[in-house]
Amino acid sequence: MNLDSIGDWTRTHYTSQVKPENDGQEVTLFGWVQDVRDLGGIRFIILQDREGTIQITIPKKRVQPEVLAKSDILQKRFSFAVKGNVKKTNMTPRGIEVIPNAFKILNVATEQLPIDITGKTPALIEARLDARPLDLTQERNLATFKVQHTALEAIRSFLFGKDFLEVHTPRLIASATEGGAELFTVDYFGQKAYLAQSPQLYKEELTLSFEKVFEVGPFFRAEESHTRRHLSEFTSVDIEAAFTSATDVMGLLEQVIHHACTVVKEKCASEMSVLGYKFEVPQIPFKRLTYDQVLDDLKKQDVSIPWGEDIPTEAFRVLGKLYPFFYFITDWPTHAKAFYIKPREDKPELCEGFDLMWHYIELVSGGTRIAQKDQLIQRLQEKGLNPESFKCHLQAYDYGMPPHAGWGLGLERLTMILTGNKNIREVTLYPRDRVRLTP
Ligand code: AMO
Repeated sequence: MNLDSIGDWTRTHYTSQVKPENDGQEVTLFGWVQDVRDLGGIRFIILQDREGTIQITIPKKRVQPEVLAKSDILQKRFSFAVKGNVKKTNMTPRGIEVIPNAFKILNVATEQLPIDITGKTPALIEARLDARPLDLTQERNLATFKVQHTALEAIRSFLFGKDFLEVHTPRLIASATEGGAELFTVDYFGQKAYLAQSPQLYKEELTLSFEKVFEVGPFFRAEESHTRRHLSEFTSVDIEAAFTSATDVMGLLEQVIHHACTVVKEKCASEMSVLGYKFEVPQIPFKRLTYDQVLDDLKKQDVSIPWGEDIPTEAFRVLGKLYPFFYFITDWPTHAKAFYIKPREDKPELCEGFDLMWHYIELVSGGTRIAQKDQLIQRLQEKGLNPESFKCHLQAYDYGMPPHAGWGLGLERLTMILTGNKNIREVTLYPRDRVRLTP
């Protein structure tokens, strides 16, 4: 089986694989027209595939008439195949061009492209998102999602190496896990159901059987606020492990981030150059600040937050200036965190929950979980939730729930950090937010 063949034409190279060493060799390339430039006696067609671009040079008097005739037809975004000879040249940035021997035109495109795909005239993000299938062909976008792919591959392989099992929990659920306000409702055969906000309760239950699990998948939050870091559908990388606590899963998290950054740095040099972005692999261990320290630091910057309250975005922006890298915030007030986070045994007003921040962005939340049923019921009640709605989940606590801990990381936010994109929509193939449900 050959995936890259059309009739009797088989792709020999991606654009990036064609090098000056191939001088004189015939190659077969598949892709799309990114740009056409006609200079009278010579025509340049920029062929783009997922790996990059290459210049097809057509000296009009020296190519076969039918090659010239086909090249006359080619316009931006036509898909086509070309057979041609590689030629070394000092006229192109990559030091090569291809002189065509034959073209196969595969499909046409509209003349009126809604955005400029060469990136020379950048369009506004909303216009680009409206034309997302086309927008995703831009080199910046290809680079962004390759970085995301590479980071996720690194995270997965790291977790496999630590004996985690990849699992898939339901998206259609009967009760909230992360608070009721951000729930999407679904009509489930006449019964009210919800779209899962996180795999939280399932991943905890799975520590009872599989001990160490992780999941990568979409979750849903009916976020009313329209910000540059919130989506209504985002991808979460969640882990949960039995017989462990927050301190250990924080250590694991640091290693995961360090590994993902190292692999991206190693494998994505060309993507980083397309993005014009440089990042340093962070040193571990990351700084650990307690909630109280954060309040003190903020006070020194004239930002007062009453003890026990959540930290608002404006305050995080101030904090992010003081700590412009990765840092943990630990020892949160118990009531500021979700019901499943374990209160500290020595000081129950504080809990074993943590956040991992990057500048002012929260990238990860996690913690040690409550493993005792009566304590969990008490916390549900304190949060104004009805334990009866959690009956199915609570049964797990009758079967020897182990001490356990875990975290959830937002993949899009990690991608923002790795690519330097400031808007989460840029790092989401088809973003969903308060105002966008298409394309
Ligand atoms: P939390 O609600 O903090 O914790 O979410 C975990 C991480 O998921 C990402 N995230 C989002 N990304 C984009 N748009 C959103 N609307 C959005 N909401 C969350 C963030 C955030 O840090 N169950 C816990 C995790 C755990 O304790 O294991 C949870 O969901 O990067």
